[in-house]
Amino acid sequence: MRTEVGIIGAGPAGLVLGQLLRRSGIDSVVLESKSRQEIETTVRAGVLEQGTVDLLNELGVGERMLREGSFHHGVEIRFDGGGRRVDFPSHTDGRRIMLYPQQEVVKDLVAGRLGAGGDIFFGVSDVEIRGADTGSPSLSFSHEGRRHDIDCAFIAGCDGFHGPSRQAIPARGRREYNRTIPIGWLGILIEAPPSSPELIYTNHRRGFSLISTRSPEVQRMYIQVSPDDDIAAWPDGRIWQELHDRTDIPGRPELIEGPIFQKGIVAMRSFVCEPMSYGRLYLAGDSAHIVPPTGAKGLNLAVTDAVVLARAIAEWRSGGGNALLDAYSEICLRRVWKAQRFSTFMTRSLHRDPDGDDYDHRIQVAELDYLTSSEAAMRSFAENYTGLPIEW
Ligand code: FAS
Ligand code: PHB
Repeated sequence: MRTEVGIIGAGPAGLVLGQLLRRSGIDSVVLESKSRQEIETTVRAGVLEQGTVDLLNELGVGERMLREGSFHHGVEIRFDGGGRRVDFPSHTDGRRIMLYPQQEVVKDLVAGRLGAGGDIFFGVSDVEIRGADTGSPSLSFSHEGRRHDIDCAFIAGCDGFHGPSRQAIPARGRREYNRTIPIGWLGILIEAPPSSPELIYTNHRRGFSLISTRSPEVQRMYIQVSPDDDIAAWPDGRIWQELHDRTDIPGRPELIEGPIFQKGIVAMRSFVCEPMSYGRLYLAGDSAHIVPPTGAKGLNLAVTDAVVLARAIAEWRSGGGNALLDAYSEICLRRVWKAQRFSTFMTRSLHRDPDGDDYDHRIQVAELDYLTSSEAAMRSFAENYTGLPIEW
């Protein structure tokens, strides 16, 4: 088999890349280790930046998102017993965010690729990357009991944090920045109407909480717990008590409860691999970086990496040379580190520091007081939250 771009991974990075390449008339093959059903039902992110929304529409896969998703024009930040709103459009050039579940984005992208005659090999195993540092790399993999080889011009490592592509960069050739954060998020999905028209981030002495949404009927909520906490120690009643204790404030409606049909604890980390390329292998998305989920950046960074890589490959293919391919890593990493900065800022100012004291809490309150009362601070927050532009 031969293709121009061998894409490992059918997550947001790999699927958006495949759609962008197809739009430029560039052939690709997508290899995915899970089943279609699995990737289309895995609960992950929820917030789409304005640029991601615009791109999905451009790619012709945004119709259901616009129908079933909900645009949000701001968020509420609660602290010190009160709550203040930060408006997005008035603090940016009219930008908003979209709440639409990641698994629905994946579903729309898969349908878009298959509907246009593209292919995705689901359920592959033992993917091997060969000759990444040569001009003729290749992939080999097992699928339905047979071994396959694909000759490629490029390989895109869109296989997430635990995939094989990052390891294909020799250890001596890559530098990894790793920060384990002593915070866990206990997330629940509930059958209930929204408790508020917009997301609520709360800094409370007992810990952080986040009230988000997935649809008019399904809500997504999180509380800060210890990363090694056991979900078995969190019966529904205890979760609701903590959510109310942390989030409810005088003068605002109480949280609306409902049956919890999914709950789990995720640990938090920051990670960046530099560079994001090696010969004809290019990493995109979680294979190269992980950001704390507080800033809702993970999915959106994966999408913008794909935008840069697709343009670079298209420029090379049209005879425009290697300049953008050579600059790929630097262009993506500038945005990745700014997303790390913003997500770290949000994580530090909103979560209870397990090793902190009252002084630390007062500094957080002052930070959030400034953030929600200064036009300059709200502009900075809004432009980061709705998505910084790619700096080519
Ligand atoms: P993905 O991990 O989405 O996709 C990689 C794909 O590669 C997967 O489908 C995987 O099966 C496949 N793969 C792996 N190894 C392979 C192999 N050897 N061969 C073939 N295929 C292989 N981000 C937010 O912005 N907000 C959130 O609230 C949020 N919550 C999250 C909750 C959880 C539990 C997790 C794990 C992540 C969360 N994220 C969140 C981050 C998440 O949304 C990622 O940033 C996003 O999925 C990144 O997309 P990709 O880079 O495409 O990687
Ligand atoms: C989510 O809905 O999963 C979500 C929303 C906002 C965040 C993080 C996660 O900052």
